[in-house]
Amino acid sequence: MKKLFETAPEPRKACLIGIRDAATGREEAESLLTELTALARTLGVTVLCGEIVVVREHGSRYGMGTGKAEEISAKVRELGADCLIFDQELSPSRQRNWEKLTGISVLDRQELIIQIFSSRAGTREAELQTELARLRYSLPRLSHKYIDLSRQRGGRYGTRGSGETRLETDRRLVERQIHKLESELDVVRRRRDTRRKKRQQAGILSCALVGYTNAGKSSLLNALTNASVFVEDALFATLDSTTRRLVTASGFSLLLTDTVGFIRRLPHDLVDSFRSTLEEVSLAGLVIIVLDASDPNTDYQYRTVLEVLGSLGAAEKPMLIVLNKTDRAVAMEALKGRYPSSLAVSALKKQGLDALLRRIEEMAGELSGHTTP
Ligand SMILES: Nc1nc2c(ncn2[C@@H]2O[C@H](COP(=O)(O)OP(=O)(O)OP(=O)(O)O)[C@@H](O)[C@H]2O)c(=O)[nH]1
Ligand SMILES: [Mg+2]
Repeated sequence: MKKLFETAPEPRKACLIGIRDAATGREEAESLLTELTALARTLGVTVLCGEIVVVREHGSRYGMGTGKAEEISAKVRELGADCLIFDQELSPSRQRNWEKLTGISVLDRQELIIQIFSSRAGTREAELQTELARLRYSLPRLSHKYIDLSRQRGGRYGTRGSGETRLETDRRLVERQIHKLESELDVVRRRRDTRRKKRQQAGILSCALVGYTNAGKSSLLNALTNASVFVEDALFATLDSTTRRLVTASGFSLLLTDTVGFIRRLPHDLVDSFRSTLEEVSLAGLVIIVLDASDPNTDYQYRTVLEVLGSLGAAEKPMLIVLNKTDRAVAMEALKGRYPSSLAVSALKKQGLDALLRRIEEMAGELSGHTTP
């Protein structure tokens, strides 16, 4: 899809900044920074440095003290970085202040994730949803991209005056494009609704596989149904939902849907845009939460999944927790202790799948009468 606005030149060499404050402890800040590194690498960015800044008072200009901000600015210049990436969401004005200070492009985690989605969207629906999120994210930042950056980057768009005139035109263009995408998505959504209604009429239990990105949702769908959904050791391999019908050994039928993965601090623009895909989750009769048992952050994964489910209005759904990748998990006993009603499986080695299907059947029995909304 043709991009109306390129946010910034493709970053290649980045410095990453994590923030430790009253709301984010040391361990969490470190694991977020590790994750931010993985996100940056997914886009092919070379990470030159990563630093956690302890912030006691969020100064309004940079979100930290001016002295610390200047120190970071000197460091990125010395290292030759062409991009600074913050783990925390930056307001448009803070982003502008940082770009003025450093002279390089400044992104936040949100923009990084949106860029990954853009680079991975493989179907028309995923493309539409991603582009919508990108435009919504860029709308409040247009002034900054067109006035300040144009001057910084060699006056690509002329003087301040012409920048402002252009800004108005561009804002209208973006708004028009947003409306166009919304109505295109509406058509897609209606088609999806028709398909869903047909399934509901068939009275079959629909189960949605949800979980953190890379937890193994697609692998599990493939292992259970012999489907061939794309699986990759990368973040956000799946951006579309795929539904397969499954018949168990005892003849019980159910529908299993693979969905887009979640991540901590998932951009709200993306959650909004992906609402039609994610509706598969809010309309499912049973939500199967897939956790990566080999990841030291299993608990964060679980919390994030619950948060996103909450924002989708699906927090009260019947749920089943599946601990996947048990073939390479090191602390299974402790995990089983923390998730006592979970089931342990390995999608890769096809272990624990029969027990999983039996549990689903049991739950379906308990739910019968109100299996699908
Ligand atoms: N060792 C091991 N690896 C697994 C298992 N299940 C999945 N994987 C691997 O984990 C990686 C991610 O698997 P996917 O199935 O793509 O994960 P996903 O949850 O669909 O990820 P997204 O689509 O990015 O949200 C792949 O490299 C899989 O081969 C498992 O049981 N054991
Ligand atoms: Mg997947």
